[in-house]
Amino acid sequence: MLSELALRLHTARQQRTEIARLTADAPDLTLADAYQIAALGIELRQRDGERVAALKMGLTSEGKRRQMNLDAPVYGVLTDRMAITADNPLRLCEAIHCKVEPEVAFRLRAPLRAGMTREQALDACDGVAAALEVLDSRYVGFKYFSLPDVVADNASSFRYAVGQFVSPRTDVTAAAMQMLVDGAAVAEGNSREISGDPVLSLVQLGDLAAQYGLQVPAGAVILSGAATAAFALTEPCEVALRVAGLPELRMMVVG
Ligand code: OOG
Ligand code: MG
Repeated sequence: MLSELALRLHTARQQRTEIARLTADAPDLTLADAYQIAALGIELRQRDGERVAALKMGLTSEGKRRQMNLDAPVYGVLTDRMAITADNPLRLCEAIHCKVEPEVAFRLRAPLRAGMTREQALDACDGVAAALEVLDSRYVGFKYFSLPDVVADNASSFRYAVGQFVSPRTDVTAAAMQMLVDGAAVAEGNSREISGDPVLSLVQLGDLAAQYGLQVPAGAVILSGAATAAFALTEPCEVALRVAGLPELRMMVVG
């Protein structure tokens, strides 16, 4: 049953076809079921040769929760195949209806666990960087889904880009953030919108991971969640992200 739902989402992604929300015919789907569906989806991707490269927190800001009409933070798993780099641009032809959002990423030198303090979570990091996440829901119209729907769909994960890492002691508790498309600002915010402090997204991930049986190992890159609502990408362009105190990140978008 859960594996059938995981396969439905996996196929929708591969064929770039929108599907109805899972809770339309599985109304009793719990959050625990949904995390299991997402994990089964990652297993399907691993069978296709992908490997887990990063983790993300989502819905950690009020702006995002309002945009998606959902009320609690969630996590998702990112694979090497999702990584955007200088020689691997974002390809719109691979997406259904993608959107980009401004984030801050951390790299871990030690695993995350449940019940960490802010200082312990920061201590587990060996770098911080600007990050862009590109979402692409597999659901019709990318809207009005429930928490189990979005979790089962791996929190709408599609692609991500991470800038140059600098010392994790670089203060990003309240850094101005600006996302630009072809040089024009499309979103402005502050990193304090992310869980009140992006480091607190790591604390939340440690707790959620323990609850749902996810490993958050040393070496993992963690996206802490978007500071603002996401911006729809429909044309080739260049996206840039400026986070005060961090090196600027640029991402090419091609057809
Ligand atoms: C869910 C994923 C949210 C974030 O950074 O808040 C997310 C969605 O908006 O579809 O990645
Ligand atoms: Mg995100």
